Amino acid sequence: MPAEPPSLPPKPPDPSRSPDREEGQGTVLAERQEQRVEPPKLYQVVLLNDDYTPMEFVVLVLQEYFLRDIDTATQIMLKIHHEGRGVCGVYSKDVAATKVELVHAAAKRAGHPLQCIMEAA
Ligand code: TYC
Repeated sequence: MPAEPPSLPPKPPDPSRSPDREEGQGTVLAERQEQRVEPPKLYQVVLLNDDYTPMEFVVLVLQEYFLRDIDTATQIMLKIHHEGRGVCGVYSKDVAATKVELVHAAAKRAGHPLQCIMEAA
């Protein structure tokens, strides 16, 4: 009895020969839609000035929730104090919304009227 030839592993399908690519009679070519992924929109978180929130509290908020060092936090706080508003940071939508919530919760806990908003960057 002749020996069996050694069996080869099955070949993976060749994509260049897939049915979509055959250009024979009666074949429908499916057109591939190019997929474009838009970059995520960014939002700036803005603190608003008021007459009652202590400057020190605003500096602490900028350090705690926007990871600013004390000098940068102080500069941003003073800008808000003089100009009425100031950008604390720029984030994706979810992160910006969470920062706004965290700032409002901290201000409420401390009994300050500090206002924080987000807007498209
Ligand atoms: N204007 C406040 C004061 O004089 C300080 C302050 C700064 C309040 C920034 C809010 O977002 C603010 N105590």
